[in-house]
Amino acid sequence: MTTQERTFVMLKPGVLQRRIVGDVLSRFERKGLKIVALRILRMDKAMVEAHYAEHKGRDFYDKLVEYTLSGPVIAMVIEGEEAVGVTRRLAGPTDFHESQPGTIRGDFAARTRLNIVHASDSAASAAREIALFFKAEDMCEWEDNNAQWF
Ligand code: FUP
Repeated sequence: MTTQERTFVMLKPGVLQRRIVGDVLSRFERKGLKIVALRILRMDKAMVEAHYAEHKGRDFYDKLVEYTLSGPVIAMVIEGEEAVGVTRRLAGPTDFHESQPGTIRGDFAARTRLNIVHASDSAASAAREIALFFKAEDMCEWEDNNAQWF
């Protein structure tokens, strides 16, 4: 039984720097997922600390915050069948040594800290993260007229 889900995805600052926004976005589109909200923004420190609260105190935390503040990010809400798990598998493992070719991190990441994309790890995380970046009225519902092709 499949369920429609929404998940939160963030393209980290290096994606704009490297001009690979289109390449990364196309991975989600080619999988048949729907983008229902999208924004470009510079996160402030409070927002980064809220987003990565679970990692506070870890040895990589300060560098992670610094990197996330280093430039604009692209935040989005992605919808589709089993969107949370599908999106995590498209992203690939956190550790860049482990991420296989064909995954976003496997194809673009050369450092774990610079691993291209954030994707929610559960429906509960997705709800919390979406609320940090978006208001309900930012969601743009659209009918999937191409569903027959997938
Ligand atoms: P993920 O859910 O795959 O984004 O991974 P985590 O929430 O565990 O980690 C969040 C971010 O912290 C990673 F994307 C990169 C950074 N990180 C490191 O820099 N080093 C580590 O050992 C683990 C995570």
